[in-house]
Amino acid sequence: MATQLKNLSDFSHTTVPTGTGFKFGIVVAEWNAAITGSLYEGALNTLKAHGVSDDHILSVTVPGSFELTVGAELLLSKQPELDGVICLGCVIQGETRHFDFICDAVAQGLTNVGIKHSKPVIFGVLTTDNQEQALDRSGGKHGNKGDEAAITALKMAELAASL
Ligand code: DLZ
Repeated sequence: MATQLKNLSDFSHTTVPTGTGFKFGIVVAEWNAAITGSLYEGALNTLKAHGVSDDHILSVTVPGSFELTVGAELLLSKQPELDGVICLGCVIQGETRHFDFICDAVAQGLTNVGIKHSKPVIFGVLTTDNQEQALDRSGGKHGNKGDEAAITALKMAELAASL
C-alpha cells in the first residue's frame, strides 16, 4: 500500500503508460469542425500509438461544445466498461457573452461527470480569441491539443487502474 513519490523535478515528463486493454470514448463537437476534426485525428492517433486497439475506442459527435457534457454522461452511463472519455471542442470568442457561458458550463459539466463516475473525463476544448489561435493548437505551431488530451486520458486511466 505504501507508495513513495520521486523528486518533484521528475514529474514534468512522466512516461506515458501503455493503453493496451483500456477502453476510451471520444466525444467531438461539430461546431468549428475543421478544428475539432484535427483534434480528433490527434487524439485517435495518439491512443492507437500507445496501444489502444481500434475496437476499444468509441467515437461519437455532438452538435456543439455545450453538448459535450451530456455526450460524456451518456457514454459513461450507457457504456460503463469505458475507462475514460476524451471531450474535444473548440469555442471561439465572438461579440456576445456566449463564449463565457459555454466555456464555464463545459468545464464545470465535465468536472461533474468525471467525479460522478470516478473516471477521467478529459477537457480537450480549445477556448481561443480567434480561428488562428485555434489552428495553431490543432496541429499547427503549438502542437495538437488532441494529442495532449489523449495522453492525459492514458495517464489518468492508468492511475485509476492502479488504486
Ligand atoms: C452557439 C454556439 C456559438 C455561438 N459558438 C460556438 C463555438 O464557438 N463552439 C462550439 O463548440 N459551439 C458553439 N455554439 C454552439 C453551442 O455549443 C451549443 O451547441 C448551442 O448553444 C446549443 O445548445
